[in-house]
Formats: sequence, C-alpha cells, structure tokens
Amino acid sequence: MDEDEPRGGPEAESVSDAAAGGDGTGHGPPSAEVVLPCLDEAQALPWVLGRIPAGWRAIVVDNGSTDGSAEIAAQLGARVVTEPRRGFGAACHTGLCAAAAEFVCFCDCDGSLDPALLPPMVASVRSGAADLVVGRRRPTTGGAWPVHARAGNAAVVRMLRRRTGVRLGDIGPMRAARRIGLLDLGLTDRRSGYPLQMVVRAADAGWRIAEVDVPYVARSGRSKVTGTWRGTWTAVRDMRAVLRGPQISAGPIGEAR
Ligand SMILES: Nc1nc2c(ncn2[C@@H]2O[C@H](COP(=O)(O)OP(=O)(O)OP(=O)(O)O)[C@@H](O)[C@H]2O)c(=O)[nH]1
Ligand SMILES: [Mg+2]
Repeated sequence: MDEDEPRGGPEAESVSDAAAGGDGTGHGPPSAEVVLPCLDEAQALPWVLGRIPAGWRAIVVDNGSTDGSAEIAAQLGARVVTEPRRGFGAACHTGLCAAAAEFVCFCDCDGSLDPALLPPMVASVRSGAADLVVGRRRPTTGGAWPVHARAGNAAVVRMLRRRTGVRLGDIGPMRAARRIGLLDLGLTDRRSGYPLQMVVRAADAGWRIAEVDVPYVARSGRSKVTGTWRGTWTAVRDMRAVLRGPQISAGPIGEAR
C-alpha cells in the first residue's frame, strides 16, 4: 500500500506518531484501546498504526503471522498479543481480554478501515447516546467489497433484523463499546461469527446499538475472507450458527468484573 494514500474520511481526527498510547501521565491505561486482529498484515500495519488516535493504545493480536507482522507492530509501538488459535473471533476476543481501557474498539488491520474515525464512535458511547457503535462500511474504491460478500452481508442483516429487531445496514468489523459491557456479553464464537454474535447478544441485553458510515477501501495485501469463496462460505456458515443459537441475556451493562 502507498502509505501516503488518503484512506480516512474528512472527519478523521489527529493521530499519533507512535501507537503506544497511554493516559498522558505514563500511568494507568489509556481511555481507549483499539484491538487489531492481525494475520499477515505486514503491508498494512505502518499505515494502520499511524492512524491510531493520539493517546490511545493499539493492541495488535497476532494470529500466527509468518510475514513479520508481530515484529513490525512492536517496532511501531503497538502492544502485541499472541493468539495461536486461528480465527477472527479468537483474535478479537484475546484482544478484548488483554485490554484495560474503559472503551475498546475493534478495527481490521488490513488497511481497509481507518482507525482515525473511531473517536466520534467512542464519544457516542461515552456520552450515553449508544452502548455499541458499529461502522457501516461504505465502499469508496472499486473492489473494496466484492458483490458476493455484499450479498451475504445483506442476507445476514435481514436475518439479524428478524431475530432481534435491530436494523443495521452492515455487520461491520469496526466498533466501539465499553470494555466491561463487552466482556459481560460472554461471547463464545471464535471465528467469523464473532461480530454478529456481539450484535445479537448486545440486542438481547437491551443495548442501544447505533450505526455510523465509515469509508471502506480495498485492503492491502492478500484477501483471506471476502475475496475467496471458501472464506465467504465459512463466514456465512458461522453467522448462521450464531443466529440459530439460543437467546442469552448478558445482564445489565457494566456489571463488576
Ligand atoms: N481471515 C482471517 N483474518 C484474521 C484471522 N485472524 C486475524 N485476522 C485479521 O482479521 C481482520 C479481518 O480479516 P480479513 O481477512 O481482512 O477479512 P475480510 O475483511 O472479511 O476479507 P478480506 O479483506 O477480503 O480478506 C484482518 O486484519 C486479518 O488480518 C483469521 O484467522 N482469519
Ligand atoms: Mg478485510
């Protein structure tokens, strides 16, 4: 990827040079952390970590990369956590469990989404306007979101609406919520169903779920899911399993943990 290529939207806020973050005093966790599931994203990491908002911390969850992603992320100041079990959900959940901040965000690590757009999403949670904010992917470059992947996503949001009443335009991977609330959801999916299970359980628990548009550009590096039929099929199967699962209420938000 060309690191100078503009990827964020107009509302992108100031971003850090180093992704290390902190609370400004050197003590205690930062106010927000961004969990970045990472499987062979060496090409995208410099841009992604350069877009982490100032004062926040990036948690790169290395999921068995063989292209030096973990070393690159560490050199760029991110906290690197290792999750040897493959799976998008395994990586995301390990990042969530490793986090310590009040607010936790998720963002893909492939350069398709801009972490600099996360602060307004966190602000909505902080203000109480929403409990979970999901970024609705709006493709801004050709090839960012292949037709079959969009069709699968549209089918999933219809099923989500039937199952929960929640109207979303996308089961987007870019999110923001309170860490404690997310942990209380007790998410069990460790593969592609993780983002959907998060929304389903949040809805079942009575969370207010908001959606904001986020630009979506073609990923850097090799496509692993939406660009392949096998990956798409696995994702659809995982999501169906989530929607067929039992209704589990997570209890009130912010239970002590
Ligand atoms: N596919 C996949 N991605 C993983 C895994 N572990 C971590 N990831 C990361 O999860 C994020 C989302 O995965 P992507 O491969 O971008 O999935 P996608 O956006 O649906 O599809 P493509 O971008 O077309 O590959 C990326 O940052 C991956 O590096 C895993 O086991 N499988
Ligand atoms: Mg991607």
